[in-house]
Amino acid sequence: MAKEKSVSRRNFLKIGAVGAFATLSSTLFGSLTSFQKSANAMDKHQVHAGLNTQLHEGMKHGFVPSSEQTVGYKAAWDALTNFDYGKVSTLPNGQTFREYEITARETEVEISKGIKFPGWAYNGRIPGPTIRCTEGDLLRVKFKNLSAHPHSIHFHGIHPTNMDGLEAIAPGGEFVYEFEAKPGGMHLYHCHVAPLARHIHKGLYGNFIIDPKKPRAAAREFNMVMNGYDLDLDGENEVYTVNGYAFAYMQEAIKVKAGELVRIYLSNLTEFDLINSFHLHANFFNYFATGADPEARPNYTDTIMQCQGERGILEIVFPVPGKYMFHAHQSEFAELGWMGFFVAE
Ligand SMILES: [Cu+2]
Repeated sequence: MAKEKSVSRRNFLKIGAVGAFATLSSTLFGSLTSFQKSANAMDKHQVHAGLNTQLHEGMKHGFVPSSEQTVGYKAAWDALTNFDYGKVSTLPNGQTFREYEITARETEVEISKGIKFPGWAYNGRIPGPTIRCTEGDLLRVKFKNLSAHPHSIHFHGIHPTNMDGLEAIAPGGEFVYEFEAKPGGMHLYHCHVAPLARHIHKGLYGNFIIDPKKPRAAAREFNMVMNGYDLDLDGENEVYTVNGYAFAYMQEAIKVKAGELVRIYLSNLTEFDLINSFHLHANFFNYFATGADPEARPNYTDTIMQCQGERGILEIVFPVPGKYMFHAHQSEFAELGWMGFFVAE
């Protein structure tokens, strides 16, 4: 059983890699679907053999980096550098008031060139917008469920339990979440409607950054959400990414300056696999788990792991110019899409 599964995942490995870099046609996935449908009537080995034949056809094109910037690819870059500070105003008591609007709806997203995922997305993107504010701000999040399924938004942090997102909002329904942002740190949000793993895996999640009142040191900042996609609904992921698109930062390295402070807000929203990880080549970084304790001593390392829903802040200085690889240290995840480069100039 275990052997069969690993064969199956290796097949997808090739699909993911080819899809990211070369000319995998949608017909490959069309055929895959028909294979899935007929799987019950066939011996599993026959299914794998059939997939292999098609994959070898696809692999003939080789690993040619794509110059085409697809929608999902652009979304991954958007997720990396865009923070949503909301519509900002000041209340009579001097408190900063931030208003956000978040929708949930069925959204087909591109997760690699030629591979589409029938997702559920907040504001049309997987991961959803990175909500950002400062500790003590009053947040009002207007949630509209535009999908055919009940959903909610469950924020991590300290807030009243009636704002906790446990109540499912029916299709077409709305809910206003309102609470004070605390504690400062690196948090996240996700749908909290059962079956939970399915609702989260479909794409309903994002990062939630509460800056401490005493600002962190100035830095070049990036947002990263680690995730996985189960394409054949067997409870195992076939594609892994950072910010939703396989190998996005392999196609184009993330540019930084040697000597500057780089800060990464990293979370793990992978379902079905218990942990995910981040490994940096040729350098070390400081890791602040959750980042909520200003007195906490960071972990100085080159590899950290996060359980599902865990998150933290990485602070990196690239000492000299060069191309620094980063990836999940689960080799399989790396080869299935979770791999990239920083280029320090
Ligand atoms: Cu949901």
